[in-house]
Amino acid sequence: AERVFSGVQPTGNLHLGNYLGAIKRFVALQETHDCLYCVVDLHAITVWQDPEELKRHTREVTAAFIACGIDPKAHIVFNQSQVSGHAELAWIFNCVARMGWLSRMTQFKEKAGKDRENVSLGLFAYPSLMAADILLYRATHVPVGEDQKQHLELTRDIAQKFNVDFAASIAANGLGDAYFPLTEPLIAGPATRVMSLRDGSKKMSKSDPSDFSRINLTDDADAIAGKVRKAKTDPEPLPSEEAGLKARPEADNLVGIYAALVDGSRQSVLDQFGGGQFSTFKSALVDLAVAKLGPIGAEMKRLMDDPGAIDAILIDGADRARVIADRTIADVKDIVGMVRRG
Ligand code: AQP
Repeated sequence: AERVFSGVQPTGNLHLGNYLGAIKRFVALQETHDCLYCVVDLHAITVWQDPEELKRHTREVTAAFIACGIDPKAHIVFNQSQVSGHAELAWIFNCVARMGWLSRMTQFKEKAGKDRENVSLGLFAYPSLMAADILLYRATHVPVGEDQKQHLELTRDIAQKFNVDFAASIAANGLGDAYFPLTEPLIAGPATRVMSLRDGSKKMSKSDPSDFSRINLTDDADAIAGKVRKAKTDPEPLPSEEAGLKARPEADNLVGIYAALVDGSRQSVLDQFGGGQFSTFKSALVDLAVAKLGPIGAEMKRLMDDPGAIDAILIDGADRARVIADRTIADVKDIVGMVRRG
């Protein structure tokens, strides 16, 4: 069966980019796949997290998953640290992945900046842990935003090298020709890379110091209206053809957001608004965003009032994830040559 895995870090400020690039697509995949959706707290601590905030943000991402329409009974919703196999497999992958591969990761280069001596070792090893998240469940498909493409390629490289390095042992253990699948990224739709509302050259991001750069899932109607109205644009009216959005990153971004929210294409949005003033389009975008995000934010707040119920969902999800994970860890130990209890 085709299995989907994806994760979101509990680092606060969940935004429209996380929703359109990831969570909205997680919801859609439930119809056709067995899905595991993970709150990746082990990833979050690669940079400093306040312990109380980490707990709150973990519950908040869980609430967002459910408020957006993920069904934690039909699928699996859990937090990463409750399934120890993630850390175990990540260690083995640290011994498969090469320093050179990880050194080329653009996210590490951006996040580490100039101060490489002082970032955590975990930040460097982040993509190896991500490969472990996915391959622990031998997931075949991973829905992510465009920014994760390079990490998904690394996941394939790790799977491939493991399969080749241990080919003889995989066969000797009766586990076939290749143990890990070469996972396919699912990066599609009009909003794989939602940009900052203040700067069309930067991606919308949780860590942007300006709250006006992003629409948060918990923003109320006034906040959404204010942010969209203030969003940077150029003085030209909207074009009638998609080609006219080239070299107009801010206009392209807003049209892409609108298209993603209505499950349409950029061209269908331009068919409706092309030639018109930006202000008209922005008003329509405010109404649409409020209609789509308002109920999600309200439901998140309602769910957050009962942290015990959220924790129960995570515990149940982790129990079910562990059944799959334990099987993989046992196989991998046999493949690598680790003595284990039968
Ligand atoms: N701007 C975006 N457009 C489309 N998809 C996005 N994603 C993130 N930003 C955008 C996707 O959301 C999923 C979860 O992301 P994450 O929790 O790993 O966080 P991130 O990618 O680190 O998100 P941020 O907001 O950019 O955080 P900071 O500021 O810490 O770097 C992923 O599938 C991601 O692709």
